[in-house]
Amino acid sequence: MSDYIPSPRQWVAEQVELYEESGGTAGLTLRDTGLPVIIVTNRGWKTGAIRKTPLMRVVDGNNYILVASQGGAPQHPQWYHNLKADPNVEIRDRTEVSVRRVREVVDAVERERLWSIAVKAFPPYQEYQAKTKRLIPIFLAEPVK
Ligand code: F42
Repeated sequence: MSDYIPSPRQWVAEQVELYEESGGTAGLTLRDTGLPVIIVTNRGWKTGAIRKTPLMRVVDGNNYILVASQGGAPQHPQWYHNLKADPNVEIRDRTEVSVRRVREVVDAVERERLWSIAVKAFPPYQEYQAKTKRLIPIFLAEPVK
């Protein structure tokens, strides 16, 4: 099995460490916003290494909505490309871990519905979209049956 490579961003790597080492009982929110975060575990498409990415917790029924906003940066985050190459992920939501498969939501009507849910859960997504020319990608992470 390939090794885990932590994010080069220290605050991100630290959140992952705290969240995972506490078994999902600490490090659960984005900084001091009080808004909940999940941890997505997947493989790097080039390295094959295990990657762990904290994202805002946005839910639609039994599914998670993953928003590749990266603060409105001009480029998609690396994890976007990783998930396109290998859609099999594990999601930790507090103490619960589930195996999931993701798909990018490309249908305009479906995307609009999920985007509204995402913005309601985390309003800055709207500012991030206004900051960048790219259309911020959305994935739906569905349970593997
Ligand atoms: N980012 C979001 O996009 N959306 C969110 O809702 C979000 C919430 C959030 C909450 C808490 C928190 O701590 C962070 C949060 N972030 C959110 C930031 C998120 O966790 C990521 O840090 C951010 O989206 C950037 O993702 P990234 O995958 O681009 O990460 C960079 C910094 C990174 O780790 N890069 C690696 C590196 O070494 O530079 C590359 C990792 C990688 O995937 N490599 C590939 C591989 O094969 O292993 C190859 C990549 C290639 O093409 O070369």
